[in-house]
Amino acid sequence: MLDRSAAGKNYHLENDLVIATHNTGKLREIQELIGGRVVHIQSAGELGLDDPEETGTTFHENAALKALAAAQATGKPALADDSGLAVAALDGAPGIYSARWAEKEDGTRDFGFGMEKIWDKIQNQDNKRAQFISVLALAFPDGQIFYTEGTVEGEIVWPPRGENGFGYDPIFQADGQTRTFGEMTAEEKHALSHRAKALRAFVKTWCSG
Ligand code: ITT
Repeated sequence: MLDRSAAGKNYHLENDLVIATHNTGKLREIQELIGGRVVHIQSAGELGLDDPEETGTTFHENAALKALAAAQATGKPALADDSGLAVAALDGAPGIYSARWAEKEDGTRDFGFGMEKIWDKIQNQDNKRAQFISVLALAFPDGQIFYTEGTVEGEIVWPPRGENGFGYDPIFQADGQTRTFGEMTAEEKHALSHRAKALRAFVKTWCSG
């Protein structure tokens, strides 16, 4: 358990937190999982903050750079999520490049295209194992950064199933489940997901007591 007394003492996360994301699917999940524990949540999108270039080589580095950019731009604590789908038969790809794998030539994201790209590369392989990973970084304007993380194990299925969730949810089936994340309600996904695990650890440390 980290000691939040030093970093957090001048800030009250219960009152104010910037969610450093431009991804509306992530934002919705983060808001649902934090619930009423933080009174005033604003997203980087709402605040018109820049979407920093993700130049890191790890989930931790990219989460940190997004959180720090938002904390320094606003003077408030900021929480960022860097996440992705790691496919075993692809040596962990797309991993930190999960969003970029879905980019078309004109720069727009199309996850139908991204999902097909994954399936094309693994359809003839026996190993369909995959995991979703989420690393959350909480940054303070003075530069301090704290992390939590979560993973969920499962496999890639084809064809994509379900209209719920976002991103690669329609091709990810968590272990022990018969439905993809795309076929689950938000509550069902939260009971299993990488982001929910990381957020529960965040809430326990920063939003209670
Ligand atoms: P921000 O950086 O603004 O937060 P982003 O979409 O660029 O948004 P990432 O760089 O972390 O975020 O990319 C992660 C990608 O991985 C994301 O766009 C999804 O396609 C995918 N992903 C992450 N979590 C997912 C989930 O719970 N369900 C489906 N796909 C997910």
